[in-house]
Amino acid sequence: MIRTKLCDLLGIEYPILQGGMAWVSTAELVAAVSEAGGLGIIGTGHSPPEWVEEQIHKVREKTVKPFGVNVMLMSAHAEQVMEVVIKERVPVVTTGAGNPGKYIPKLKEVGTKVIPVIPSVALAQRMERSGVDAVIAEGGESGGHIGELSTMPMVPQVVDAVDIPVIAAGGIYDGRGLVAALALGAVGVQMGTRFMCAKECTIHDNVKQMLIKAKDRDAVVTGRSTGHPVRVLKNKLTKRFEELESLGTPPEELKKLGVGKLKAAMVDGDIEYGSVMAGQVCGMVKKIQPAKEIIEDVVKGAEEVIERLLRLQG
Ligand code: TUI
Repeated sequence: MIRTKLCDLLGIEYPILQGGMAWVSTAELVAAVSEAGGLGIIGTGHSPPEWVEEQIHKVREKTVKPFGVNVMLMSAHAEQVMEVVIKERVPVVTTGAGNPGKYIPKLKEVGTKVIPVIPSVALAQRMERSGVDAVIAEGGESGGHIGELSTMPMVPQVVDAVDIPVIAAGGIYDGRGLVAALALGAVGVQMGTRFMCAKECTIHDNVKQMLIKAKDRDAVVTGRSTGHPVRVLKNKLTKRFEELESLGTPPEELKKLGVGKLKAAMVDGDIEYGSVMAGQVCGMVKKIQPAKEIIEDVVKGAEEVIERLLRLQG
């Protein structure tokens, strides 16, 4: 049994969070992960508050266990989405792409745990000073919008720099990844890519099949020249992006190329010209399986790794 203080903080059985991915982490997946003892997290991206409210209600119809909502702070709807989260007294809020500082007093008032995703030590320290409950240190192995650092060097540096619990994200797929994260000082992990191939995940089957076929080097980074790098599976869109980048196309033009492309991939199944955001663990995804089986595999795998490591002591 793998239990850490994250389990007590959030009221969950296993220290495994499912990343709140826009257009991917909807109520069905979230409820399945939470029912299985992890923490399911609704991904809100640029969605309007009405959609978020509906998703929260759907999760509550399916499970009484704790769950979370990820608020993408760059969204034009972030403020209203936070109002919904507060009104609904959602147990956990994770945030991306910004500082949730101004929302913290109201979230705390209703008992919501606040856990921002951060890409660096300095941001972790700033969030700690704002009063957050924990941070998710997300390395550039992750899918979607990423920072500069990788998980392996970032997690121990964040752990050393703050007194709040640290959750590791980016490049984690199975029990080996969970134990590695714990070895670095994290109290748990957040996984995104593997949950995209959960049976309950409602993304288009084209994306699931593309992930299953993907090899280790297929998740590439585009948009470094725009200052907003994004990790996605290689396809015709990434080729076009690279061509335009090499021609010195201005960042504003390049950004236009990405608009609406995440939905095109995840919902409509356009895996050629859509933005198939996924992390570097894509090469390990081999099948579609229920969320419960994914969590059981991670936990069982971690227990086996720990036993193997203990035998090294002789
Ligand atoms: O948020 C992410 N990754 C994402 S969000 C996303 S949503 C989307 N994208 C395109 C089209 C439609 C929807 C896809 N991928 N990761 C979390 C993350 N947060 N990574 C880095 C940060 C971050 C960056 C700056 C956190 C805080 C921060 O603070 C800046 C400041 O100055 O406060």
